[in-house]
Amino acid sequence: MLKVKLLAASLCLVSGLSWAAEHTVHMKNRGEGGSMVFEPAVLHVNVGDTVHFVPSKPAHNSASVDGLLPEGATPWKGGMSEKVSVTMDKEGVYVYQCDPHSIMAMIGVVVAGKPVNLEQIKSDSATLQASFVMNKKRLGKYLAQLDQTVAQAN
Ligand SMILES: [Cu+2]
Repeated sequence: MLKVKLLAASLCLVSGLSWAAEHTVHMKNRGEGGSMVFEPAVLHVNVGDTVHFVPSKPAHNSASVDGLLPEGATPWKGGMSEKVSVTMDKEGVYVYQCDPHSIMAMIGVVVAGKPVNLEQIKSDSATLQASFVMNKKRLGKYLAQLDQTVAQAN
């Protein structure tokens, strides 16, 4: 196993190519962030990376929220209790939800590259945030974490 890793690492060095990375987000009934959560709920990736949304428990899905994606990004809608893999090919903030648990704020955020559309997302997510009956502040907290990213970059 170690040999394989070393070989892969040396191939990377030789070719000088940066390979698109893959990431996994779990759909959980209970996690560190409370009940009905995606983990990690806020995920930073590079543009072109792929995110695998995996149902650790059944009866969840991952679906992008209309209007809360970078401009030109392709929406997705995973089937119930099914894994869905999405390549984040536009820079910016993506907001997605679990359809049956969206009112419980089962929401996640992916940032590809820099959060260039953060202010837009904040204002456009007001309706969604107002629809939560539980964990009302969750999405606001997630987006607030990105403010820190912006501050650190400046
Ligand atoms: Cu769910």
